[in-house]
Amino acid sequence: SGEGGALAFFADLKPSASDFRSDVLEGLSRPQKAIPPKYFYDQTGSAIFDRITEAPEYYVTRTELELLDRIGPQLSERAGPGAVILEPGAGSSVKIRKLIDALDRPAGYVGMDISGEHVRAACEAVAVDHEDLTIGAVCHDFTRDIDLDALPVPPGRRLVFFPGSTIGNFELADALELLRTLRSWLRDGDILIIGVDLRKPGPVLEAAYDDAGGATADFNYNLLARINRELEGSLEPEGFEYRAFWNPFRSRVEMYLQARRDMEFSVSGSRFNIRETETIHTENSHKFTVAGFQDLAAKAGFAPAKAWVHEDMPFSIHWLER
Ligand code: AVJ
Repeated sequence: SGEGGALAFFADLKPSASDFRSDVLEGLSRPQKAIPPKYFYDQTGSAIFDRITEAPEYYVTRTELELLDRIGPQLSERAGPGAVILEPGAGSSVKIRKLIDALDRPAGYVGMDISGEHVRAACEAVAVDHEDLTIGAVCHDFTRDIDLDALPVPPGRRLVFFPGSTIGNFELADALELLRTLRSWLRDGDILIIGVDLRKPGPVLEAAYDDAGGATADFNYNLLARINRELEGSLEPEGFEYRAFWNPFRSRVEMYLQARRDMEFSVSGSRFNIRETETIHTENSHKFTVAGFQDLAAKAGFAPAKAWVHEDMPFSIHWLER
């Protein structure tokens, strides 16, 4: 449109409120109560997540940004000019700005996120600074099918950018399925650039996922508050303690809300009980080895062409080709 900062398109494929309701009711009915972590990211939760990324103990974002800075020239050389970047789980726009600045005259950017307002604002802000790019925003749950042919994705070599080690949130079978989904967005010769956090000592991980400033705990309490707000819930956040454990056998940090006392609550008209010390499992964050992740990517049909590692707080960025 030529208007500075205007998005080429905004597509609202809004995940329905009934997904949230049925996933929460189903999760709270299990022997091990659980809530899928994608529901952390309402507008408040997305803002709290940005606070987590600034916590001194949470090395993930800082380390990945440094690594991105370092390998920018190599990414640019490999990608060539005219790339069209697709970013599932776009969140705030710090990383994509680095990638756009690093690449050789990219042609377009499509940010997708489950939080519609968040992604729209973030993509609009990127558009203000990059009038030469065709930029779109999509409100979408990337674990769901999407028909990219139905969206005005600009033509060009596609580069899916999936930073942050978001892949670590998924059970291995689901991670494999998600990698296959991302591969289906690509044509032969297109690429996936993915950030993958690596194994490190348990105490470092437990501090990263339970920061002293309490941002990660607030992130979890907001999930209860969101259920109360949107699903007529009666959960008492003060009745729960936030806990994070490194599980070396499954190579993941496991996050829970643990009941401080016996409680009864309702969600959307359904009654639930929770006993003192019983937990609601809110999230896993899997930690990989470079070789282990490359095996998974190969199983999904990618050629793992290159991996870069930040050695301080081990973190990897992978270049995978379809
Ligand atoms: C956004 C899934 C990558 O696992 O490190 C951070 C989420 N949860 N602290 C992660 C998270 C608590 C984060 N990911």
